[in-house]
Amino acid sequence: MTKCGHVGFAGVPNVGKSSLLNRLVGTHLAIVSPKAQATRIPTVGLLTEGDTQMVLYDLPGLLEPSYLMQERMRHLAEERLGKVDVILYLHPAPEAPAPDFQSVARLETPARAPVLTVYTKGDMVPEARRMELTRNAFVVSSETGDGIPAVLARVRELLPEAPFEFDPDDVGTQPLRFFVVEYLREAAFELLGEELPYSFTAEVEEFREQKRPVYIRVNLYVERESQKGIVIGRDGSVLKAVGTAVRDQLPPGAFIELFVKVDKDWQRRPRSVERLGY
Ligand SMILES: Nc1nc2c(ncn2[C@@H]2O[C@H](COP(=O)(O)OP(=O)(O)O)[C@@H](O)[C@H]2O)c(=O)[nH]1
Ligand SMILES: [Mg+2]
Repeated sequence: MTKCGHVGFAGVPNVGKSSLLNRLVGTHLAIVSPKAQATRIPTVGLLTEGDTQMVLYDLPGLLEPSYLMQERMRHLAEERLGKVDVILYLHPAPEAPAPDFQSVARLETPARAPVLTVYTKGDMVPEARRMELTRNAFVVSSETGDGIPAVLARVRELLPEAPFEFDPDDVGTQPLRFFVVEYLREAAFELLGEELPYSFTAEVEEFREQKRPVYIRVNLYVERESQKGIVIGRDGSVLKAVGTAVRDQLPPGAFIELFVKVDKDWQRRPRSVERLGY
């Protein structure tokens, strides 16, 4: 009998949830940024090894929401944590010990799934400290891969016996158009400074996979008129860089057209947040 189950990655922003997901699936699936709160919608990764399939959820960081968009992100994370079989509670090793999970997560209904504390960024602490932390928790590094087999072995023990839910060769479950938006957002985090990425989102308006080359038309949204010029850049230079960063991650030859629009204060308006898929 095979084992198959769902695993949620929980923790505050920037602890390395998305990096761990990518390391586990062996490809750049979830967007990663040194800036906090890049993840908005959970990215789903699949890890199938031998008789075991893990469905991994990279969740938005748990934090106290201060506006509508953050409320949505928190809701998506909480909802998923209520459904998974195992929760990996991630906390950076340099900031060990981790506070108690419930005091960080403040879930309305405490999770019923077992919670494993996993210290991330293990490469950033000395070997002696790693050994010390390993006595009561797991320590991993998404840079080196250290410590990951031990976590997976424990997760496997906790998963139910069940048939695989997905093709063992797949690494993800979400459609390409989801990743187009994610990679555009990742480029925004890289190219658009400290604040603007949080006001930024993208909406795929047209996606013709049947056509060769694949044609993708995307609207990029910012919250204020003044931000529009920044996204476009002098002579369109910034917009061009954003487009290139994304094209590099799409099937070769994909043709992507970007339009910049203002949707005033979209992160605070229910209709916009919903229309933009959050
Ligand atoms: N040195 C080191 N840096 C890491 C590791 N994992 C993540 N990071 C860095 O920590 C930052 C936040 O990572 P990210 O995965 O986006 O965190 P998330 O917000 O929890 O999803 C990024 O700059 C990563 O490159 C690791 O294992 N070692
Ligand atoms: Mg993330």
